[in-house]
Amino acid sequence: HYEQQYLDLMQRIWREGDERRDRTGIGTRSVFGASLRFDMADGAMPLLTTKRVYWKTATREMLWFLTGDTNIRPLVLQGVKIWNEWPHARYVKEAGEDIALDEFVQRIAEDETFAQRWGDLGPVYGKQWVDWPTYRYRKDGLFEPGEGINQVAEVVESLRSNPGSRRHIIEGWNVAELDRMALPPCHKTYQFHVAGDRLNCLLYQRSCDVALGLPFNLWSAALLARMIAQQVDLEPGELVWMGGDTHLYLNHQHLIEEQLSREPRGHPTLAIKRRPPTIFDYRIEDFEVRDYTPQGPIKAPVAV
Ligand code: UFP
Repeated sequence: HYEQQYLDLMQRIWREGDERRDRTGIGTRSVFGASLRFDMADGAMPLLTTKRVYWKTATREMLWFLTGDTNIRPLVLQGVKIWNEWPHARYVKEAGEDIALDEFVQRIAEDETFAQRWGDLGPVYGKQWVDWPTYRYRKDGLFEPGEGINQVAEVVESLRSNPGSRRHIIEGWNVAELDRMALPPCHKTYQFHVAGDRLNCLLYQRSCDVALGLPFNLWSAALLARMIAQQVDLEPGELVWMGGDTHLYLNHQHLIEEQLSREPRGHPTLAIKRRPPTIFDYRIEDFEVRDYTPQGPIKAPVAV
């Protein structure tokens, strides 16, 4: 079963990983360098079946990246909570108001001005993907802002016009802007590769929370590959995932033990019900997951 690779990685890290102190203070067991491969032929998706993965949430996040937005408000309005902790923590620290997370999120939803001031994550994925900033150097040696680069549109174009290229890359790691981001990109580099009539995708993820992050990151990478494949008239190929610091948090023990006791079952597929005019026109209703009968969700705290 395609999911066995994920479970094996989880087990190997839990048994053999180096125990380390990490930025969050929680502590991890970690291996450096890991890879997984999934075949996406016939609509197959690397969607975990040993616990319920909220693929619609991940899909809404991916569609939000593609709009270029970096404010959490559109996510909040759709009930997507995954980015809320960061702006909340910043608000508590910078505004000095010890407000509960729920209350903060409600203000983001109700008050647009408040959301503009406090809901932004800085120039994270969306901004870098579709509007990577450029600078034009003038004769006097100074520089002025140039037009932003839409990497996603450029990759779609290069896949069409120059499929054999080895330069089909979407990069999130804008070194000059890392210090302004709520979280430097984890799923930082996507590379695409055309093999015959199939589109392969490789994701390089510098840092990976295998229990809570990776199930989402695998789904999202495959989803992006599927949308792009549809736009450039290719069949879905392989998803290759590569992780740098690949870890399990020590406070996820109950999740890990429960999940490793379960057997993968079933082969879910993704149907895209419409072919939108461009990569930027997909809507949540366009996606339908079939044959997904996962085992129950397993809750665990996210390390912020
Ligand atoms: N993380 C993921 N996937 C993501 C994301 C975050 O696994 O898409 F946004 C995890 C990895 C790590 C933490 O545990 O969040 C980021 O911390 P750091 O920046 O210190 O690597």
